[in-house]
Amino acid sequence: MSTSKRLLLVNGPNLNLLGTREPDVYGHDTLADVEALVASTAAEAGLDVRAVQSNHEGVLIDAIHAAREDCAGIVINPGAFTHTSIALRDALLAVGLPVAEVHLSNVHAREPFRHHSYVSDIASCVVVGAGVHGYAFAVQQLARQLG
Ligand code: DHK
Repeated sequence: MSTSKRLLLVNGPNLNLLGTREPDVYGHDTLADVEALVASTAAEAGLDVRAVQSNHEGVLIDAIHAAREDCAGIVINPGAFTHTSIALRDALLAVGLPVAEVHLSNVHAREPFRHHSYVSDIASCVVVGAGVHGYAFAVQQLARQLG
């Protein structure tokens, strides 16, 4: 039985299309590339990863609830739910695990409706505009926080 701590990696709507979706904004890396980067960065810190991506809010909420059982922290790019979902925020609060929020693009340099996040004020770290590397930073920060 493994005794390593586990992170939950959550990617929200439309992130399944990474690599082909608006590459000038979101880059050329795919979701598989992101998940591999997170897994390898976490492994360097002695952490396991469970990854979920869904276009459905309830599926993401269920995955966050399940993290209570066996995860020590959550790395999340909620996609557009960042700007709309009180339910996702409440799920993160209910679980009470440390959260690192990631956005590939610099949301603050984009449309005003992307400037507000329902997650940022409950996250221990927020990384925007660093592309896929932002996920690695988030993992490293959570690993430091978890000791
Ligand atoms: C991803 C999305 O899908 C958008 O809805 C957000 C975020 C930004 C990102 O930059 O990763 O507004």
